[in-house]
Amino acid sequence: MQVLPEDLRRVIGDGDAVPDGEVEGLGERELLDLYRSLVLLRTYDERSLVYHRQGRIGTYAIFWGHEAMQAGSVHALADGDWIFPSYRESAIGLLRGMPVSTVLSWWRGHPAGWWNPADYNVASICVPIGTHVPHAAGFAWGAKLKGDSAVAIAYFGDGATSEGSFHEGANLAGVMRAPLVLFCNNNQWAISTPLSAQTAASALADKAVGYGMPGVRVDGGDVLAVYEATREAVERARAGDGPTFVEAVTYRCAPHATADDPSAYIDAERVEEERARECVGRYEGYLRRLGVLTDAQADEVKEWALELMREGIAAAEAEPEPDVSLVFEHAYAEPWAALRTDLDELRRVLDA
Ligand SMILES: Cc1ncc(C[n+]2csc(CCOP(=O)(O)OP(=O)(O)O)c2C)c(N)n1
Ligand SMILES: [Mg+2]
Repeated sequence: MQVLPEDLRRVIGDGDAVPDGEVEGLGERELLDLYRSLVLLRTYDERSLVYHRQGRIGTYAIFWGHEAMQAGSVHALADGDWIFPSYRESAIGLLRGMPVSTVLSWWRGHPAGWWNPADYNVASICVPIGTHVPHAAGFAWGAKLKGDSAVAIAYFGDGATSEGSFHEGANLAGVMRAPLVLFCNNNQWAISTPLSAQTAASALADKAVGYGMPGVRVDGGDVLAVYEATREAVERARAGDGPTFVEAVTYRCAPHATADDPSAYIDAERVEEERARECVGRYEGYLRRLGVLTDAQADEVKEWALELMREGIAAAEAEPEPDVSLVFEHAYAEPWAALRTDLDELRRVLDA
């Protein structure tokens, strides 16, 4: 059986030989809040796959198994801190009170899926790999210049660490000692490219050294270890000590997206092993061993999340069809004359 590296930071034990640890400052209420966030993300993801199969949303980037990285890190932020998500964290805004229907609308390609980043301190979902890293670095540097206490966190994958924009953003943040957390979800695949073909570095966290910042490696399936490592990075950033690179190691055990067929390249046995130790179940086990989660509580949280999804898809589907003029509306400061003719032509074709 293949396992994740031994040297990763962990808090949650295995209910057997490896004992459970604990995180200072997390009481029963915080532990259950974290559980609620995990279940919300898991439910969002599982329902989205069904909605995709039913033709109710478009192509969707599955994040099953990534919930601990997302919830653990967001819980370590203050509300005023800014989140820069990639497509893998499309639903992270839910943890900031964004309606489910907004995120579903985004995946439906509907303008109701656009939001004002300042409403939630969540930037737009970034689909180009790594291009939001310099945005987050610039934002964080700007906050520092203005004397704001806000910290920024940018989420990206293992593949993104091969992109120029990752290096440009990391370098800028290092030099300016910007209050930034570079959060790398190392799920060991960039679509069909394995980590071994991505980099010759033995650990992605080693890249931090070249930019003069600390790099930490944590078990990405351990929500408490992710929380603790991110909290330390946020504290450093807020204290003026600059950026940190957090490498959360996991293994992608779902397709890259609904348009992907991983059976063409992935080891099915390894996927099964990873699915057996998925992050929501690991945390549930921890809470039960601690005696803070009952069956009734777990059922209540799951039903709450399912109800939010039912309401969310109904609200997204109730959105009126957008007018086709939106295709051009925000593209040009000064629309030129032919645009009107183009729009008329578009309407004619669509009505035909
Ligand atoms: C600049 C750019 N190049 C290529 C792509 C196509 N693409 C989409 S996802 C992906 C893999 C990214 O892998 P990784 O950074 O590990 O993130 P993960 O999907 O595993 O979370 C690629 C190459 C893209 N979206 N943007
Ligand atoms: Mg990846």
